[in-house]
Amino acid sequence: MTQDALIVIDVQNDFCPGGALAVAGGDEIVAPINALMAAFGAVVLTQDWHPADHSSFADNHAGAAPFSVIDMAYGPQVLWPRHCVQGAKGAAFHPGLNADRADMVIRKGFRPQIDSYSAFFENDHKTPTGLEGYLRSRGLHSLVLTGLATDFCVGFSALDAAALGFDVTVRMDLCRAIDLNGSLAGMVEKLKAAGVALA
Ligand code: VGL
Ligand code: ZN
Repeated sequence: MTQDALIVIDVQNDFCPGGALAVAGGDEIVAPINALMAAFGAVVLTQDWHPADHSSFADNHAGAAPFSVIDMAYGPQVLWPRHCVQGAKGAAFHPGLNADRADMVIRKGFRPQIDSYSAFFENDHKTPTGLEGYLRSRGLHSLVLTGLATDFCVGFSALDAAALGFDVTVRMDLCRAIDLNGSLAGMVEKLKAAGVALA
């Protein structure tokens, strides 16, 4: 499948057990993702990459509790515990991930005033990350998504990819979810409605 791309979303220390925004079982997917890389002609990693003053951090909003929701100019935004700060250990890839195999690393969430769950567009659903152009100019049309977290960065990446016309499969067995107030079930419904294959 040399024209297929494996997209590995945010397999970073802060999303794994012991990290600032740990996803249960986040580390369990590392070895099987590594094993899957050999079957692909292209491997892309994404990295959540926030400045210290990022607006998605609860501690940058006086009195705000982590996991509460605020209205930003572009819509509702969950306020997260401080995570994946640029250059910090929490932002590094899980040490077991075979990051050397990646052809491309795309960083997202680096603008202070806007969060970016999707690997394609920031949370305004307009500002591009550049990943679409990269994939198209390499002739990669069929995408397999894995990583963290199913109901946020993986899910929104898959929805955007489908809307852009890519052929999209989410390997649910190689993803783990945050599951905040039913967010996993909600995302699964959206993915099915968008024609994303769930494997
Ligand atoms: C993510 C919340 C905040 C993710 C990133 O990778 O799913 N979730 N930043
Ligand atoms: Zn983030």
